[in-house]
Amino acid sequence: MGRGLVNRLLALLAAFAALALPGMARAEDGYDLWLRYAPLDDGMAADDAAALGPVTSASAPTPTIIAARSELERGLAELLDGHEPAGRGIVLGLARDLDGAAAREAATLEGQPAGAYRIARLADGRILIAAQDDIGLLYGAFAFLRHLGAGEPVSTIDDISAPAFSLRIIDHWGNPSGLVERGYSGRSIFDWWHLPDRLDPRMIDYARAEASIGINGVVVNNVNAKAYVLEPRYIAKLRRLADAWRPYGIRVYLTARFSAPMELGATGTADPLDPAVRQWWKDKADEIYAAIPDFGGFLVKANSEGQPGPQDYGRTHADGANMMAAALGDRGVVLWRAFVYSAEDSTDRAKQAYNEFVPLDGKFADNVILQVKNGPVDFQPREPFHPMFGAMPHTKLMLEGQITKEYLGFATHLAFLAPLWKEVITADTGHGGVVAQNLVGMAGVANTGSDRNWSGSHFDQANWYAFGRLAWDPRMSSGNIAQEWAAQTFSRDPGFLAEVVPMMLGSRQAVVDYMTPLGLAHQMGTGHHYGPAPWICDLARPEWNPCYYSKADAGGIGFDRTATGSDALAQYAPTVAAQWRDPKAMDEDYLLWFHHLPWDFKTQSGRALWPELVHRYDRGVAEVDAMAATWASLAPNVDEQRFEDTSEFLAIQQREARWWRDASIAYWQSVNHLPLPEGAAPPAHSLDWYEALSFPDAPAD
Ligand code: BDP
Repeated sequence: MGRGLVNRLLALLAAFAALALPGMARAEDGYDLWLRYAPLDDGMAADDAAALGPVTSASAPTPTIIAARSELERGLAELLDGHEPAGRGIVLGLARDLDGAAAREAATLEGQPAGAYRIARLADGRILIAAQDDIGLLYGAFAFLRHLGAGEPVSTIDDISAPAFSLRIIDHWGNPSGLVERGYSGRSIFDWWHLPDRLDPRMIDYARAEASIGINGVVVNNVNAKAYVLEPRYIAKLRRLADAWRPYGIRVYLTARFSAPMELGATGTADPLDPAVRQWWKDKADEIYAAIPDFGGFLVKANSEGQPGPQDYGRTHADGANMMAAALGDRGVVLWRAFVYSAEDSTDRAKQAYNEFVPLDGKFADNVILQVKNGPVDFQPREPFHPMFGAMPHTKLMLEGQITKEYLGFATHLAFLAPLWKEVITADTGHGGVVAQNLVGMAGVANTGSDRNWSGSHFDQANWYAFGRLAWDPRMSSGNIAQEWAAQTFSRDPGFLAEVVPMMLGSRQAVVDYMTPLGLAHQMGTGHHYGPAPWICDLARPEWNPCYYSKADAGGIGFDRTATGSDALAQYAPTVAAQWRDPKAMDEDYLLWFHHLPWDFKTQSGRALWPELVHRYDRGVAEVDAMAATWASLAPNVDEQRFEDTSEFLAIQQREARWWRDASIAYWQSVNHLPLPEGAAPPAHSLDWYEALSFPDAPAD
């Protein structure tokens, strides 16, 4: 009998057993995400479970309160796995509808922003979930289930929480055709073709998942947008989604193509100062708001990578953004992307966004928010924080992170990204405060798709989860987020968590090490960004080439961004620039980002740069081997399908980490003509072999 058949029979048996014996491990495919509400009997005191009584609401039912209540009932039924809740009960209530001790607890929320909630145990034994608005009750319900799901005893649950940012948004890069740009988990989750007549029930599970981590806005279409999504037939589709998501506190946003009025045949120009163009956008906004009164607004990618924009008419980003902002009025916001670099500009690409936007500080309308990528180039495994953060005190900024792993091994490689985002949001800008203090919101590029497990891999669910949690509370530690997620998603067993959490926390550094150590960047294959291609140097635009970023030659390696080079360093506040100026004293994670150094430059380890580079590649490969070994040891804690899925991906990652290491080393050697450091294994193949690999079928290009 083949292994596949045996596995299938075993899975069937397990499914039957799970039906027969409540509490036994269920067959799982990842669809339920962190909301799987696995039975609590693994360690929950009987008394404690008994405290979980029936859910009542002190406030009149609204769609959001009904959703909160039904989520609690569903969650508790599964957590208690058939045991009757026998406690005094759980009461949901808006502050204004509560009295006595409950009202006093709810009063602690005064002055807190929309969505804040309070969870407390009342003296009479009831559990109170209170808020000042309906959505706060839903967030509170999810928070209560999260505490339980993560294994916290009911008796210690006491929580008051409010979102740090008012805008917590997910950006989808799917096209109406269903293809997702940089999406590695199947096709788009949106069934545009059948909307508005059919609403995929998955849209409700999607909204539950987003609300459970506090996401309150979703941009439904790609930044490289089609003009026709602004046509009435798409507004009808959008309206159906907006109506379905409203109870979950999710506002819909659209990416608007700047040239839309012209492309849709209404005007002869898209000049933002042209009265007919301005009127068209105003009418369009009115039309959208008539259908969707809480429409969030427009996301715009303008004058970037070939997209149209105000500069096509000699106008500034501010002219363009303000024109759209005027059309929306106080009904919504314009999320104007700062990801720009120009075909005509020979300036260091890392400097261009700052150069274009910082002089416009103070010129943007109140409802314009600049959406700035975490780093100055493009979602690399590691970049220093974007110099625009902190440099535009009179402009609202929002951070854009990429949850989908375009440059970090797609969905296949296990890389937990909370440490990447934490590095950025906790970075001191040198202008007063850390990056997070300079933001009004966070937007994450989605990694969800039509795959059964939503994210392409089980561990990529953790990145979706982490992004939402950080957008709610940027002070959370990566470790806490990993722990919460893994306990809810896989197992609350302390032995399991003690292994899996450190594995997750080290995983992103491993990717940095085997792909682009010591501050290298953008060494990926052309277009699809799959695998190593440091040798590419003949593409039309200089900044498309990996060699542009490495500047590797016989004399050394790295991009000189000090005063002797592009001086990108000068875009940072003096205290920040100072910490990166001296290659001998700085944090070496950014070494070759800022400096071009000879191969024999002495690094802090005492090794010369060349052996240090090789050492880091080896460290990355070894870390992935260790991750695979850790995971193998966790088989008893994980259901069969998710265990196997993850094991198979880790095996690919082990192979691809070696490929990255070997191909990179083979190429650097062809440039520096240096022997391998003592003890280092030679690449498995010749450089020619690596260079000849081609992947016209790599996904999502
Ligand atoms: C790059 C992606 C490209 C996006 C672009 C963007 O390769 O697909 O369109 O960013 O953010 O990382 O606009």
